[in-house]
Amino acid sequence: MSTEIKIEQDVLADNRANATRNRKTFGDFGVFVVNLMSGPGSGKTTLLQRTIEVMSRRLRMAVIAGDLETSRDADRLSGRGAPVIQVNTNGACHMEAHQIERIVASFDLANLDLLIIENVGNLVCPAEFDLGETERVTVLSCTEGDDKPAKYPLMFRESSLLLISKTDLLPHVYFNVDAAIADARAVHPGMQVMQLSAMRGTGMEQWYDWLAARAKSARAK
Ligand SMILES: Nc1nc2c(ncn2[C@@H]2O[C@H](COP(=O)(O)OP(=O)(O)O)[C@@H](O)[C@H]2O)c(=O)[nH]1
Ligand SMILES: [Mg+2]
Repeated sequence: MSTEIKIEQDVLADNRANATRNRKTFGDFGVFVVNLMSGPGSGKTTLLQRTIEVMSRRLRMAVIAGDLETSRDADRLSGRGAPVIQVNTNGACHMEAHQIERIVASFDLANLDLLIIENVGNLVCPAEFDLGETERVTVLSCTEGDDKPAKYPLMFRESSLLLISKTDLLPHVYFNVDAAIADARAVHPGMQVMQLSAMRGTGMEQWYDWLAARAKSARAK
């Protein structure tokens, strides 16, 4: 039992050290890095498909897509105006900082403003692993249920922005937007929330502006 606990502590401590190095590197080069997290199927890749098409005209951006298996997300994201690199975690439920460190070693960071990391779809584990990102963003689709912020609080507590996605489906599902936001703000007071439908393209401007403003201030620093 004590061995198990020690191994877990070592893994988290190693990850923290790698994440700290990543954060310093991103800070030195003025790159704004988003760790995009959610349960599976909330619409992260769909959001990024549109985001790349719009934001790659405004900023120099790249995407890292993490999944347990396959290159399907990278296939969906490629050819839209930004380089996309897929990481397979080979069964692990989250991405770790050393994976990001290895990939960005081949990036020309001096010519990058925005890096978005699509984490593995999982509402629990990714929140425990710092990647060295500048900000964490959680996506919650209205098909998942408005109780998720209360039931899976860590990801919501650790994210500066909550995107409530698939709002085109709100007329068809029992999802109380106000209750979801109240629960998110109960675990994370003042959490910023946006509602959007990447499929329809509604509510996307506020997300683009959020990214652009933060990328600008990361570069200024
Ligand atoms: N109705 C609707 N469906 C969506 C929306 N965004 C994504 N989807 C669908 O939700 C499913 C999962 O989307 P995906 O982008 O792969 O989610 P991910 O697993 O979080 O990357 C797919 O069938 C998408 O077509 C949306 O805004 N509205
Ligand atoms: Mg995806």
